Amino acid sequence: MVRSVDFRTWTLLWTLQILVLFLPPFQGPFAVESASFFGASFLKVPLQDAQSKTDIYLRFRTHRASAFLFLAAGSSDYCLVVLENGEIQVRINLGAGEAVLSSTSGLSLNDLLWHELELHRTDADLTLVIDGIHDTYLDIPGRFFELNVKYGVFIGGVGGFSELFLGNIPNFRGCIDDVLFNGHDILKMAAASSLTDEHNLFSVTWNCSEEFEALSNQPISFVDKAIYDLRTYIHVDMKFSKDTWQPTARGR
Ligand SMILES: [Ca+2]
Repeated sequence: MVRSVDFRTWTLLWTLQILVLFLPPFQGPFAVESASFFGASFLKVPLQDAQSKTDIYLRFRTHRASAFLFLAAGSSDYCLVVLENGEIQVRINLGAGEAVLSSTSGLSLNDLLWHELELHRTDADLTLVIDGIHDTYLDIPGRFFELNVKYGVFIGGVGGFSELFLGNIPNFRGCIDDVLFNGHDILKMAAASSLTDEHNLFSVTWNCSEEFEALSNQPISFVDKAIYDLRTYIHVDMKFSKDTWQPTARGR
Protein backbone atom coordinates (compact mmCIF):
# COMPACT_ATOMS: atom_id res chain seq x y z
CA MET A 1 0.00 0.00 0.00
CA VAL A 2 2.73 2.41 1.03
CA ARG A 3 4.73 1.45 -2.01
CA SER A 4 1.72 2.15 -4.26
CA VAL A 5 1.25 5.69 -2.82
CA ASP A 6 4.96 6.37 -3.14
CA PHE A 7 4.89 5.27 -6.75
CA ARG A 8 1.89 7.48 -7.56
CA THR A 9 3.54 10.47 -5.86
CA TRP A 10 6.77 9.82 -7.71
CA THR A 11 4.90 9.55 -11.01
CA LEU A 12 3.03 12.82 -10.33
CA LEU A 13 6.22 14.68 -9.44
CA TRP A 14 7.96 13.31 -12.51
CA THR A 15 5.07 14.39 -14.76
CA LEU A 16 5.06 17.89 -13.23
CA GLN A 17 8.80 18.16 -13.76
CA ILE A 18 8.43 17.18 -17.42
CA LEU A 19 5.62 19.74 -17.84
CA VAL A 20 7.69 22.53 -16.28
CA LEU A 21 10.67 21.66 -18.48
CA PHE A 22 8.68 21.93 -21.69
CA LEU A 23 6.36 24.82 -20.88
CA PRO A 24 7.20 27.93 -22.91
CA PRO A 25 8.05 30.96 -20.72
CA PHE A 26 4.61 32.50 -21.19
CA GLN A 27 1.62 30.27 -20.63
CA GLY A 28 -1.21 32.56 -19.72
CA PRO A 29 -2.41 35.97 -18.65
CA PHE A 30 -0.69 35.89 -15.30
CA ALA A 31 2.89 35.97 -16.55
CA VAL A 32 2.74 39.26 -18.47
CA GLU A 33 5.48 41.73 -17.67
CA SER A 34 6.27 44.20 -20.43
CA ALA A 35 5.48 44.08 -24.13
CA SER A 36 7.70 44.78 -27.15
CA PHE A 37 6.40 46.48 -30.29
CA PHE A 38 8.41 46.38 -33.51
CA GLY A 39 6.96 49.17 -35.62
CA ALA A 40 3.94 47.35 -37.05
CA SER A 41 2.78 45.72 -33.82
CA PHE A 42 -0.38 46.42 -31.91
CA LEU A 43 -2.63 44.87 -29.34
CA LYS A 44 -6.31 45.35 -28.71
CA VAL A 45 -8.63 44.69 -25.78
CA PRO A 46 -12.27 44.76 -26.90
CA LEU A 47 -13.71 46.26 -23.71
CA GLN A 48 -16.59 48.69 -23.31
CA ASP A 49 -16.69 51.46 -20.74
CA ALA A 50 -18.68 54.61 -19.97
CA GLN A 51 -17.48 56.74 -17.08
CA SER A 52 -17.14 60.39 -16.15
CA LYS A 53 -13.71 59.56 -14.75
CA THR A 54 -10.70 58.39 -16.75
CA ASP A 55 -7.50 56.99 -15.27
CA ILE A 56 -4.69 55.84 -17.53
CA TYR A 57 -1.27 54.67 -16.46
CA LEU A 58 1.53 53.23 -18.56
CA ARG A 59 5.29 53.11 -18.88
CA PHE A 60 7.19 53.19 -22.18
CA ARG A 61 10.65 53.42 -23.69
CA THR A 62 11.40 54.22 -27.30
CA HIS A 63 13.67 55.98 -29.77
CA ARG A 64 10.74 56.95 -31.96
CA ALA A 65 9.85 60.66 -31.58
CA SER A 66 6.35 60.44 -33.02
CA ALA A 67 4.33 57.31 -32.42
CA PHE A 68 1.02 55.86 -31.34
CA LEU A 69 0.76 54.82 -27.69
CA PHE A 70 -2.83 54.39 -26.51
CA LEU A 71 -6.40 54.69 -27.76
CA ALA A 72 -9.72 54.09 -26.05
CA ALA A 73 -12.22 54.32 -28.89
CA GLY A 74 -15.95 54.83 -29.10
CA SER A 75 -18.34 55.86 -31.90
CA SER A 76 -17.56 59.56 -31.53
CA ASP A 77 -15.77 59.58 -28.18
CA TYR A 78 -12.12 58.75 -27.86
CA CYS A 79 -9.04 59.26 -25.76
CA LEU A 80 -5.88 59.08 -27.86
CA VAL A 81 -2.33 59.33 -26.44
CA VAL A 82 0.57 59.78 -28.86
CA LEU A 83 4.19 60.81 -28.88
CA GLU A 84 4.56 63.96 -30.97
CA ASN A 85 8.14 65.10 -31.55
CA GLY A 86 9.24 63.59 -28.26
CA GLU A 87 6.37 65.07 -26.23
CA ILE A 88 3.14 63.44 -25.10
CA GLN A 89 -0.07 64.65 -26.68
CA VAL A 90 -3.51 63.63 -25.38
CA ARG A 91 -6.47 64.12 -27.72
CA ILE A 92 -9.79 63.54 -26.03
CA ASN A 93 -13.34 63.82 -27.27
CA LEU A 94 -16.21 63.26 -24.82
CA GLY A 95 -18.83 64.03 -27.45
CA ALA A 96 -18.45 67.80 -27.91
CA GLY A 97 -15.32 67.86 -30.06
CA GLU A 98 -11.64 67.23 -29.59
CA ALA A 99 -9.60 68.83 -26.82
CA VAL A 100 -5.81 68.55 -26.70
CA LEU A 101 -3.45 68.44 -23.75
CA SER A 102 0.32 68.24 -24.24
CA SER A 103 3.08 67.41 -21.80
CA THR A 104 5.36 70.12 -20.45
CA SER A 105 7.06 71.88 -23.37
CA GLY A 106 10.64 70.82 -24.07
CA LEU A 107 10.48 67.21 -22.89
CA SER A 108 12.25 64.69 -25.13
CA LEU A 109 10.75 61.38 -24.11
CA ASN A 110 12.19 59.36 -27.02
CA ASP A 111 15.54 58.72 -25.30
CA LEU A 112 15.06 54.95 -24.80
CA LEU A 113 14.75 55.46 -21.02
CA TRP A 114 11.63 54.27 -19.21
CA HIS A 115 9.06 57.04 -18.80
CA GLU A 116 5.88 56.99 -16.77
CA LEU A 117 2.61 58.48 -17.98
CA GLU A 118 -0.42 59.19 -15.79
CA LEU A 119 -3.65 60.68 -17.07
CA HIS A 120 -6.42 61.54 -14.63
CA ARG A 121 -9.80 63.00 -15.50
CA THR A 122 -12.79 63.81 -13.35
CA ASP A 123 -15.57 65.31 -15.50
CA ALA A 124 -13.87 68.14 -17.40
CA ASP A 125 -10.71 68.34 -15.30
CA LEU A 126 -7.87 66.60 -17.11
CA THR A 127 -4.38 66.18 -15.66
CA LEU A 128 -1.34 64.69 -17.38
CA VAL A 129 1.69 63.73 -15.28
CA ILE A 130 4.97 62.58 -16.83
CA ASP A 131 7.54 60.78 -14.67
CA GLY A 132 5.67 61.87 -11.55
CA ILE A 133 6.88 65.47 -11.78
CA HIS A 134 5.82 67.16 -15.04
CA ASP A 135 2.16 68.16 -14.65
CA THR A 136 -0.08 69.83 -17.23
CA TYR A 137 -3.81 70.54 -16.98
CA LEU A 138 -6.80 71.13 -19.20
CA ASP A 139 -10.42 72.11 -18.58
CA ILE A 140 -12.23 70.19 -21.33
CA PRO A 141 -14.87 72.37 -23.00
CA GLY A 142 -18.43 71.11 -23.41
CA ARG A 143 -21.19 69.61 -21.33
CA PHE A 144 -20.43 65.93 -21.87
CA PHE A 145 -18.43 64.10 -19.24
CA GLU A 146 -18.75 60.41 -20.07
CA LEU A 147 -16.03 58.81 -22.16
CA ASN A 148 -18.06 56.22 -24.08
CA VAL A 149 -15.70 53.43 -25.15
CA LYS A 150 -17.29 51.01 -27.58
CA TYR A 151 -14.51 49.55 -29.72
CA GLY A 152 -11.96 48.86 -27.02
CA VAL A 153 -8.44 49.86 -26.12
CA PHE A 154 -5.53 49.76 -28.59
CA ILE A 155 -1.84 49.87 -27.69
CA GLY A 156 1.08 50.54 -30.06
CA GLY A 157 -1.13 50.86 -33.16
CA VAL A 158 -4.65 50.18 -34.35
CA GLY A 159 -4.27 47.45 -36.97
CA GLY A 160 -7.21 47.67 -39.35
CA PHE A 161 -9.25 50.04 -37.14
CA SER A 162 -9.75 53.29 -38.99
CA GLU A 163 -11.24 56.61 -37.92
CA LEU A 164 -10.70 60.10 -39.30
CA PHE A 165 -9.47 61.47 -35.98
CA LEU A 166 -6.54 59.06 -36.04
CA GLY A 167 -4.84 60.72 -39.01
CA ASN A 168 -1.55 59.11 -39.97
CA ILE A 169 0.28 58.19 -36.77
CA PRO A 170 3.32 55.88 -36.98
CA ASN A 171 3.06 52.71 -34.92
CA PHE A 172 5.05 52.50 -31.71
CA ARG A 173 8.46 50.83 -31.64
CA GLY A 174 9.90 49.98 -28.24
CA CYS A 175 8.62 48.63 -24.92
CA ILE A 176 5.40 49.33 -23.03
CA ASP A 177 4.66 48.13 -19.53
CA ASP A 178 2.00 48.32 -16.78
CA VAL A 179 -0.90 49.60 -18.87
CA LEU A 180 -3.92 50.42 -16.71
CA PHE A 181 -7.16 51.89 -18.00
CA ASN A 182 -9.84 52.59 -15.38
CA GLY A 183 -8.54 49.70 -13.30
CA HIS A 184 -8.24 47.27 -16.24
CA ASP A 185 -4.83 45.62 -16.65
CA ILE A 186 -4.66 45.97 -20.44
CA LEU A 187 -1.58 43.83 -21.15
CA LYS A 188 -2.91 40.99 -19.05
CA MET A 189 -6.32 41.23 -20.71
CA ALA A 190 -4.72 41.35 -24.20
CA ALA A 191 -2.67 38.25 -23.47
CA ALA A 192 -5.81 36.47 -22.30
CA SER A 193 -8.02 37.63 -25.19
CA SER A 194 -5.37 36.71 -27.78
CA LEU A 195 -5.77 33.09 -26.74
CA THR A 196 -9.33 33.12 -28.06
CA ASP A 197 -8.94 35.73 -30.84
CA GLU A 198 -5.50 36.02 -32.38
CA HIS A 199 -6.55 39.17 -34.25
CA ASN A 200 -6.27 41.07 -30.96
CA LEU A 201 -2.50 40.73 -30.98
CA PHE A 202 -0.03 41.30 -33.80
CA SER A 203 3.74 40.95 -33.58
CA VAL A 204 3.95 41.64 -29.84
CA THR A 205 6.36 39.80 -27.57
CA TRP A 206 6.04 39.58 -23.79
CA ASN A 207 9.37 41.01 -22.81
CA CYS A 208 11.39 44.16 -23.42
CA SER A 209 13.49 43.06 -26.39
CA GLU A 210 17.24 43.65 -26.43
CA GLU A 211 16.73 44.48 -30.09
CA PHE A 212 15.96 48.09 -29.16
CA GLU A 213 19.39 48.49 -27.60
CA ALA A 214 21.08 47.69 -30.95
CA LEU A 215 22.83 50.47 -32.82
CA SER A 216 21.70 51.01 -36.38
CA ASN A 217 24.86 49.35 -37.80
CA GLN A 218 24.43 46.19 -35.73
CA PRO A 219 22.65 43.17 -37.19
CA ILE A 220 19.28 42.34 -35.64
CA SER A 221 18.65 38.80 -34.53
CA PHE A 222 15.13 37.48 -34.55
CA VAL A 223 16.23 34.37 -32.69
CA ASP A 224 15.48 35.76 -29.29
CA LYS A 225 14.93 33.54 -26.29
CA ALA A 226 11.94 35.67 -25.36
CA ILE A 227 10.16 35.70 -28.71
CA TYR A 228 7.32 33.29 -28.22
CA ASP A 229 4.28 34.90 -29.74
CA LEU A 230 5.09 35.80 -33.30
CA ARG A 231 2.45 33.53 -34.77
CA THR A 232 1.69 35.93 -37.62
CA TYR A 233 5.14 37.49 -37.96
CA ILE A 234 7.77 34.80 -37.68
CA HIS A 235 7.26 31.09 -38.14
CA VAL A 236 8.89 29.21 -35.30
CA ASP A 237 9.82 25.62 -35.94
CA MET A 238 10.69 23.44 -32.98
CA LYS A 239 12.63 20.28 -33.72
CA PHE A 240 12.63 17.73 -30.96
CA SER A 241 15.07 14.86 -30.81
CA LYS A 242 15.47 12.19 -28.20
CA ASP A 243 17.79 14.14 -25.93
CA THR A 244 17.67 17.77 -26.98
CA TRP A 245 15.45 20.26 -28.71
CA GLN A 246 16.49 23.09 -30.94
CA PRO A 247 14.29 26.07 -31.81
CA THR A 248 14.84 27.68 -35.19
CA ALA A 249 13.13 30.72 -36.67
CA ARG A 250 12.78 32.23 -40.10
CA GLY A 251 11.32 35.59 -41.09
CA ARG A 252 8.32 35.74 -43.33
CA1 LIG B 1 -19.53 60.91 -24.29
